[in-house]
Amino acid sequence: MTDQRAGRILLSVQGFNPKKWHELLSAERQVVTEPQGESDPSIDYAVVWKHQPGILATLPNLKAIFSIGAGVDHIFADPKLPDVPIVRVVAGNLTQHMVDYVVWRVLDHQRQGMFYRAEQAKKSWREIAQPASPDVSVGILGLGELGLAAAKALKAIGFDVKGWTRTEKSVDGVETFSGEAGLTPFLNATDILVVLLPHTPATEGIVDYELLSKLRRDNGLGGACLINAGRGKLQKEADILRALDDGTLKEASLDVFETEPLAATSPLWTHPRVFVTPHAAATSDARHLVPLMVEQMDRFERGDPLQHLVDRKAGY
Ligand code: NDP
Ligand code: OXD
Repeated sequence: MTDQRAGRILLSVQGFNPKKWHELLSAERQVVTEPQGESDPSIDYAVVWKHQPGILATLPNLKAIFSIGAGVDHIFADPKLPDVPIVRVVAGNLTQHMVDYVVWRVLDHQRQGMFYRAEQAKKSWREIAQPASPDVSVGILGLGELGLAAAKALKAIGFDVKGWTRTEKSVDGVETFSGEAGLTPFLNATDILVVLLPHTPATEGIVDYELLSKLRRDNGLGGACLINAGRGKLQKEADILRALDDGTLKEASLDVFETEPLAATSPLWTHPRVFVTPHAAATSDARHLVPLMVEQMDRFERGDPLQHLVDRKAGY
């Protein structure tokens, strides 16, 4: 039985079937998927993923927007966004999934997984260098909730971990760099680059040929590797292909793409040194995230501050 006095939710989702979200939110609150009329006063909260632009600005009593993901670029894509707090996902389950993905891809590049899979297909018994983790430096662009957790897990395995952030950060056992001035020295010391930045005006297209050419190629792995699980709009795919083809980049693991789904015509699908996953590094799971959202709504209604708020000026 839903509490009729508690705030009502607009669930506005595009790009996936929100059935589970609807079912679990409805068990706690009243939920609608469309506002009623041009200016629906009954809606208190919006739970969104790529919502219909302009729709939130029509809700006169909207109190907060809840992102279904950790990233909020899909919310800022709305030019008519109302000035209410935006809450993003910070959840142990999502973080663990991302850590698993990053560790999986880093280990695969370190242990020459792409090379050995190709050799197995040829029944070829040939060994190449697989440097031990302390001899491989992993540089993480973005040491936020996800990047920091990945950094700690990689450090625990033994990797030489570095991180780059917008504001200065100090992390035990991780060499940190920040701002524009810190980017080149960070890249020059990185063998495997992990991208876990948000997509903002400041980060769009940051992973281009120039950036890739600054990575350390003269290393025990036989070249530099790229892992992007942040956002596709951070990368320039033509530059990644050029870098792979001229040896600037050895291998890439890409979970996100400039346009999703990745077009069937993209050469990334069949490139022998590219590993593609369909934006699946850390999928938001309603079973884990709905209770956290509802708890936040309950807290807010008791007069407590919302947590995990987005900084509108920074854009993440
Ligand atoms: P956070 O907001 O916690 O962290 C973002 C990090 O990026 C911070 O360290 C921040 O620096 C840094 N950063 C932001 N802008 C800049 C900049 N201009 N220059 C340098 N550093 C910058 O985000 P999360 O860790 O929770 O998530 C990161 C991203 O991962 C999300 O925005 C989303 O796009 C993506 N994601 C992808 C998923 C997938 O399945 N592929 C799943 C979940 C998230 P500072 O510390 O100084 O603030
Ligand atoms: C997210 C995502 O931002 O799944 O959480 O991409």
